Amino acid sequence: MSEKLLNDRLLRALRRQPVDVTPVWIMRQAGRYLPEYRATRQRAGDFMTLCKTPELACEVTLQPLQRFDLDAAILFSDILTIPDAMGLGLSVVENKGPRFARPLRSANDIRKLAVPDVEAGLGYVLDAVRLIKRELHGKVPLIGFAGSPWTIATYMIEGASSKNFSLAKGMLYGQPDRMHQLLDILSRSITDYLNGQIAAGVDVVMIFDSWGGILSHAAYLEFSLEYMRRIVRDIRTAGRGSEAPIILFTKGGGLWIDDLAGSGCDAVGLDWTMDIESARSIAGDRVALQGNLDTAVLYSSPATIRRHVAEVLAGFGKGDGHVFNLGHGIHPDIDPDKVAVLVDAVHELSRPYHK
Ligand code: 1CP
Repeated sequence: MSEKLLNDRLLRALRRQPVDVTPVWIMRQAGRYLPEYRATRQRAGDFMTLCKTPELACEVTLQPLQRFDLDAAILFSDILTIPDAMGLGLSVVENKGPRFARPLRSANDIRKLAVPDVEAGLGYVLDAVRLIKRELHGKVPLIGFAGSPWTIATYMIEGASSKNFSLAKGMLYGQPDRMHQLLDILSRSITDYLNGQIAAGVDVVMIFDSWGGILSHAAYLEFSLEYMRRIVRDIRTAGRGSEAPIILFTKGGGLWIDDLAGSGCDAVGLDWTMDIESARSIAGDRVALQGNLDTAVLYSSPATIRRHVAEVLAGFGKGDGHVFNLGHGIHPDIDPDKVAVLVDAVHELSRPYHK
């Protein structure tokens, strides 16, 4: 890395190198549970303006670090910026979630898609990365991210969040060639996008496969993991990409730890349903693990939170290669003071697990 980080615990843990205490960050650490986020979002007017204004994206990225002793910042953006740059017209309606004005409805809609030029179509994300890196002054590493091809595809096909994924899974089984065509263009777009983020300064990249877990075993391997594997391979062979650790997170991916650990990534994110001790024994020394406290633990008392943090730390056990996180994103109705309890408990209680 060109710049020296004052706190490089996250990078060390992702590379399975020794650390003094287990690093911790929180999925969705910037967001609606923080009053200062809600204030900035209101000032922005709407979510996409917040994402597309680098000064505001930078402001909300840094907000959780001002409150908590976190070991990483995560870029404030969304996994749906790529389809927006492809022309689908993204809006995020308060309390309703994302919507596309022009979802994919025909073979022709897919044929017309092109890999976006990252500087031209997603330059606002790169500008936010450069600004955040400047404002961080090397305090902690910055995590960049993208959605997995399969997860982004579900939103492009359904047009919004979905319960049964009828249209997306219908295409997967009914027109598998068309689905592969879409996943191919998405994986090339994601590779360019993550390489752009790395070139702009992010230290780590994470791929969120939030909907991989709705697939059958065979469909997961063919339509989700295979495309993430290609992205990992193609980031490795590009410029600075070879240096930035890559985290893959499939929500509901507990059955595929072995496949994920063999994908070439540096770390596998675990959701809260998995037993981290078993995951470690399956993954062996191939990858680091990230996770996996149940977000709902944060509804309980500080003593209960500390007890569950201790259980996750004991589950992973002694040694290197653990990044503490929740098993999925934090909920909007969680009291921020509980996050402070969690972060401090991880640092305090993990010390005996490291030399
Ligand atoms: O601190 C951070 O982590 C903030 C950056 C961030 C990230 C990493 C946001 C901001 N979104 C994401 C990833 C993301 N977006 C995922 C993958 C992670 C996950 O599984 O939770 C997914 C599935 C999305 C899609 C999306 N965008 C949703 C979920 C919809 C669904 O189907 O459940 C929502 C609600 C959005 C909008 C959004 N993105 C981010 C925030 C804070 C919000 C809420 C907008 C608001 O009302 O302020």
